[in-house]
Amino acid sequence: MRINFSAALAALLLTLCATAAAADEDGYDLWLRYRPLDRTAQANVQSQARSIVLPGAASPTTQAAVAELQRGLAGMLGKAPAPASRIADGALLLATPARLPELAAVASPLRAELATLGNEGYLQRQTRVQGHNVTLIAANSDIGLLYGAYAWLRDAGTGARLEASSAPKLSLRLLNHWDNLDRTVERGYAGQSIWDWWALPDIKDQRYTDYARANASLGINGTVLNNVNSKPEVLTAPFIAKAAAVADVLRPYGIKVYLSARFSTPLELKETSTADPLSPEVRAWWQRKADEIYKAIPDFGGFLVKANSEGQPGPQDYHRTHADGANMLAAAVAPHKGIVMWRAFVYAPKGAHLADDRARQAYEEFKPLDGDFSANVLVQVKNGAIDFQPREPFHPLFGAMPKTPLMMEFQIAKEYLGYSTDMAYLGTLFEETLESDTKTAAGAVANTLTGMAGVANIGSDRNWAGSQFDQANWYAFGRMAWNPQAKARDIAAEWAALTFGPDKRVAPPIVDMMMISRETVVNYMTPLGLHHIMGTGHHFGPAPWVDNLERPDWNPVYYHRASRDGIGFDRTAKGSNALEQYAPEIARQYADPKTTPEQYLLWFHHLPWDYAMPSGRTLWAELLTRYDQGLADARSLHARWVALKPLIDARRYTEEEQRLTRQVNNAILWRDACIAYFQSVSGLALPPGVQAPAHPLDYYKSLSYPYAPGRG
Ligand code: GCV
Repeated sequence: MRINFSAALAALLLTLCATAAAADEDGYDLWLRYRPLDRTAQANVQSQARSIVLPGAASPTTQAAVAELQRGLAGMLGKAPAPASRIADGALLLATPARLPELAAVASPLRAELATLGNEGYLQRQTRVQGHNVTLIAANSDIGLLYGAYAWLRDAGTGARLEASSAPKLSLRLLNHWDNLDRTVERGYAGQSIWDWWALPDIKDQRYTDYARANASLGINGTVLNNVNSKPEVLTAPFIAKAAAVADVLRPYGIKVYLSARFSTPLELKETSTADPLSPEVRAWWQRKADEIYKAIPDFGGFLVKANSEGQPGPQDYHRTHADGANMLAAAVAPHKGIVMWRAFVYAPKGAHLADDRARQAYEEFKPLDGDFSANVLVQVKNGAIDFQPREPFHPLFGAMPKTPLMMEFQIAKEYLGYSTDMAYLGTLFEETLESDTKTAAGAVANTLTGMAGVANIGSDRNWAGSQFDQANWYAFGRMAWNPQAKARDIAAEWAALTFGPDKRVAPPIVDMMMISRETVVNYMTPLGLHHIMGTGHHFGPAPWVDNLERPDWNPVYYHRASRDGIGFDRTAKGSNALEQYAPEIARQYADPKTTPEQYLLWFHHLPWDYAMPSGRTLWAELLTRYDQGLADARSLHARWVALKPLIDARRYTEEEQRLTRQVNNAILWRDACIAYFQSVSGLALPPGVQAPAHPLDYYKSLSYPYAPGRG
C-alpha cells in the first residue's frame, strides 16, 4: 500500500486545527478572547505591531492599553512584542499631542483631525513618523489611546479594515446595576452581584478588573453600582469606602463610579428630622455627604435617583416637585462637578388618583418641569412609556423636553424577554428605538439624547451574563452608546466573529439567528403591539387573564382590554389620548389604525376581532398567525444552532442547545396559553389549520412560578 504522506499530514493538521478550534470555552473571556488568527491575518497584524511604542511616561491608563495590546497580540499571534522606547519601522505607536509634540505641531496633518475627536476619540493611521513606517493610534488623552487600542484589537480580531477615526456621540455611557447590598440582583439572571460588598474594600476580585476591561473595550465610561431601589446604608462611611475601592480599580479604564441614592436617606439614618428637599437641614446634610463621598472618590460621577415611584420616597411626599428634589441633590454635587440622573419612571402612588393610562404619567409629571432642572441634572427616561416590554413605541418624553438633557434607559437584562434563557438579541430593539427620530420631522430621540444607560445583565456567573448570547446584549448596548447610529447587524457580526471566530461558516449564520431572535420573542409573547401580559411579579410566562391585583395598571387585562368586541388599548382621542403626547406628525400617523405600523397596532387601538389586516386576514386570524410564526421561528433558531454543532466547541454548543430547546417550550407555552385565553374571550373558533392549545385554559392559569429568579 502506498501512503501519500503529504495528504496524510494535511489531514492530520486539519483534524488538529478543528480540534483546537473546538476547544471548550466557558465564556469568561467575553469578546476579548484573542484566539490565534489564520496565517494571512497573523502576517498582516504582525507587520503592524513589531513593537509597541508609547512616548513619555506611562500612566495607569496607558499601562492598561499596552497590557491589553500585549495580551491580544500574544493570543492572536502566539507572541507579544515587548514595549520599546524607540520608534522603528513596523511599530504600533500610541501617541497624544502631549506625548509626541509633532502631533501638536501646526504643520501636522493630523492636528485638525485630532481636534475634532474630543477627549475620548481616537484615530488610527498607517503613516510615517520620524522617518519610520508605523501604525499610529493617536488621541488627545490617555483614555482615547485606551479606546484606540481596543478598537485596533477588535479590527485585528475580525479582520476588519482599520477605522480611520472615531469619537463617542454621547458623553455619558453608563451601566446601571440593580444590585443589592446582600448580592441579590433585582431582575438579575446571571447569578449573584459581581460586587462582593462584604469582602470589599479589602478584597478586590480580579473580576472587577476584567469587568473594567470589557466595558472600556466598548467605551462605557460610568457605572451605577447599586439598585435604584436603594438603601440608606449605601451612603454610610463603610459603603463609601467599599465603593471607593471599586472606583480605584475602574479608574484607569475611564469608568466613573455612581451610586443610586434613596431620597429619604438622612431621615432614615435619623440624622435629620425630615427629607424635605427645601429644608436647610436636609440640604446641609446632602452637602456634607457629597463632600464626604468626594473625599473618598475624587472623580465620583454622582447620583441616580428613583423617586416617587413604586413605593420609593421622593420630593412629592413633601408636596415638592421632581425638580425641587433633583436640584437639591444637584447643588450638593455641583461643586465637585458631579451630576444627578433623575429617573422619569414614575406611576401614580398607591391610593392616589390613577391616571387613565399609565403610559401618560411620566410625560404629565415631567413635561411641565422642562426648564426647571439645574444644569447638572439629566432626566433618565426608559425607552418606552410602560416598562421594557419586548416591543414599545419610543417614550413621548423624547422630543418633548428641549430644555432638559435626557438620557435613554434600556434594560439589557431581559426581565420581560425570557430572562437569560431565551435568545433575544437586543441590538434590533435598541436600533428600532434609536432611529425613531428619522421618522418624525420633530426629531424625537437622537436630538435630545445626551447619554445612554443600560440596566446591566452582569452577574457572578462564569459567563457573566447568564448565557453566551446575552453577552451580545451587553456588547450591543456599549457599541450603541458610543454610536447610537450604529447598525444592529454590523454589531452582531462583530460580536459573533469575536466570540465564535471569524469562520464564514459560523459567524454569518449566527448573525442571522440573532437578527430574527427578538422578533421571534415578540411574536410568541406580545405580537401586534400587545404588552404587559406577563406573569405577576416575576414577569415570566403568559398571564393575560390576571385581573385581580390591587392596582388596575398591574393587571394584564388593563393593557390588552380584550373582550367579545375586540382587543387593544385605545390611546387615540377616543380613548386615553396618550397619542397627544407625541409630535403632531407621529400623533396623526398613529391616530388611524390604517397608518399605524402593525407592530404598534394594539398599543394604540382597540379593534374588532374581524378588523381587516393588510394581509387579508382578520385581526383574530392575524394574531394566531403571529403566535404560530413565533413558535416556528423559535424552532428554526434551535435547528439552525444544531446545524452548527460541528463548528462550535462542545461546552458552548451544549449550553445554548439546552436553552434553545427550552425556548421552544417557552414559545409553546406562550402560544398555547394566549390562544386559549384570547379564544375564551373572543368566543371565536380557530380557523382550519390552526392547532388547538395542548391544554384547556385552566391548566395554564394553574401554573405558578414562586421561585422564578430576579426579584429584588
Ligand atoms: C428596579 C420595573 C421592574 C422593577 C424595577 C422598576 C424600575 O417595574 O419590574 O423591578 O425596579 O421597573 O425600573 O425602577
